[in-house]
Amino acid sequence: TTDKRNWRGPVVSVLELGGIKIAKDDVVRDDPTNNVPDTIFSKLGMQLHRRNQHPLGILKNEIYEYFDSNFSSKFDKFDDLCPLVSVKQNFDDVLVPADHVSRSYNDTYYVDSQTVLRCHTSAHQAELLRKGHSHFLVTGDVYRRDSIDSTHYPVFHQMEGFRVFSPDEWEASGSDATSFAAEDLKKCLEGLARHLFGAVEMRWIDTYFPFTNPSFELEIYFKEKWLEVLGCGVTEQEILRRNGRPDNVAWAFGLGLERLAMVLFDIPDIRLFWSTDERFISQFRSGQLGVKFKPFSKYPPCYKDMSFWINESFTENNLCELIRGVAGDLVEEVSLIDNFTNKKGMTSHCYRITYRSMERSLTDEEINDLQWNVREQVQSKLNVVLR
Ligand code: FA5
Ligand code: MG
Repeated sequence: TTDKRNWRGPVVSVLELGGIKIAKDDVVRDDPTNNVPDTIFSKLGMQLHRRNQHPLGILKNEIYEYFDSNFSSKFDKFDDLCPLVSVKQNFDDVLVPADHVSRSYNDTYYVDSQTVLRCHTSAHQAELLRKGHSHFLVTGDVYRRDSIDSTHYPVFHQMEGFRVFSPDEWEASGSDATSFAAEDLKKCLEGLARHLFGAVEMRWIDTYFPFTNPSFELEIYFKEKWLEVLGCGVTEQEILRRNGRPDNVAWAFGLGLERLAMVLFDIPDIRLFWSTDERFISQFRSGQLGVKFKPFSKYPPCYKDMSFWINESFTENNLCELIRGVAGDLVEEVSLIDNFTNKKGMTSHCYRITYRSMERSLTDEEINDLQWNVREQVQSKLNVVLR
């Protein structure tokens, strides 16, 4: 993927689509404030969520169906808003504090110092409110520097839901505005879960988001574990006040489409959503929710351990991105298996890398090559000392 045409093609279509102009791609990419690697650029404009035959498109349409048939007020739907957004849209507009970790170069992809690849669909709340929308759903690709395992991927898809209430709605209920909205929100999302899954074990967890209060996460029991599928809450009044709705109350949610689709279609690994293998793609049909994915074969994993002395600038996200840069989707998991500090104060980490293809058996030679490359780049780019 070092071939520039690979990323330039899709990027150009996204730029046209979103109407944001970045005139000189090369200049932007040489910008030291740009931390977007080719592996990520090549994903821009893929729009998996707009393909009606793809599990993410099937799921999106089914959620639309739920909102269309259960609410008297129509939800306005957006699924092609540009993923390049300003720092203001992604963070300031949703009250993310100036020192919040999510703003760091370690967590977010910056195209330049003022522009990011959105890390959540919440980046569009404020502008849509200002445009007068009061019930809306926003679906799109979102981007995060993150760890590597079967449920995390640096590009994934979210659907944002937002609903504004007017005073007469909660006044009639007899409860206060916030409890009214919180209750309505939970009812709505539990209804959605039942619509999608029928009976499923779920639980609510109290949490924190800068843009909602109270805030909750919904978890679903999947493959012997609780899987977090969405975050939500009652919108901070400040967001409504700033965007022309001072007298209203609202709820919002952001759900992870891959997480829900994994449970629905029994898809064991998040990398599969990007597969172009016919044996994957041909299993899904527009409008069919009940299909369970049949793995074509389970290819054997291969484990490689690597130990090194870290330095102050070392982060796990940097390591994961480097490994993905070398191995692409052949890396299934990166996990810290040992961690100690010696008497001189030096800290050693041992990571286990799991290599596995979803589509074929890997040869020893191929894996050794990948691992050799990873080791070399870890030393030269992360400046750590291999042990
Ligand atoms: C958010 O992104 C909030 N914007 C959600 C929200 C919206 C809260 C509106 C309140 C109001 P969070 O970072 O938890 O929250 O991500 C939301 C969901 O995205 C998660 O529950 C999970 O399902 C999914 N998700 C997060 N990281 C990844 C990843 N690396 N790969 C796949 N899915 C992910
Ligand atoms: Mg979360």
